[in-house]
Amino acid sequence: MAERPSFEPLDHESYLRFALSLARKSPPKPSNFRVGAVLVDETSNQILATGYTLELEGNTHAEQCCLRKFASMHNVSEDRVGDVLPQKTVIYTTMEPCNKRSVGNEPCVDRIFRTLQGVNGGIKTVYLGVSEPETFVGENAGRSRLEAAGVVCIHMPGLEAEILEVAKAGHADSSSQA
Ligand code: HJL
Ligand code: ZN
Repeated sequence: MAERPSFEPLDHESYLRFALSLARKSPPKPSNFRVGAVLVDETSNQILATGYTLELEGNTHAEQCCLRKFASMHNVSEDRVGDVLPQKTVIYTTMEPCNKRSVGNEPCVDRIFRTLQGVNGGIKTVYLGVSEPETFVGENAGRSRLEAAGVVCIHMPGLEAEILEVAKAGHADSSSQA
């Protein structure tokens, strides 16, 4: 798939499939999931940034990579990215954003919350492909915390099996090398 493909406006399935193609680029690691994410301006139907797990330096998550890349394109620090996001910014992520991480890393839910303080109101909609399995953190409160804060979370059905196969490649109990 092209680096920056273009899809019809609101073609959520294609955007999610694109996120899945990004997840496949993530290096397999037994202690996390391989996730892909796409940040989109729904007004202009433009892809703002893409990301996948461990794409950027450090123990980076897909959603975090999108935000860090977009911030850097706009010469603001990562924690001020909300100030440069357009009004109808949405994020597509193959897996529900995380609410708990290994020590020293801020969960993506909190990164999304910080964008809500930005001038245009930040990321108010999340399209997700699967809920996070309980493998690492037990029940993930990511989606429910987002919804409690008024961020709309929309589960896009249909790609779950493929998303999980990709997410778990590299795990000890995963026979697949997707
Ligand atoms: C999401 C990602 C990613 C995860 N979830 N939404 N995007 N890797 O890019 C969630 C999983 C954590 C583990 C280990 N994965 O990644 O719960 O080491 O990866 O902080 O709990 O935590 P760290
Ligand atoms: Zn995360």
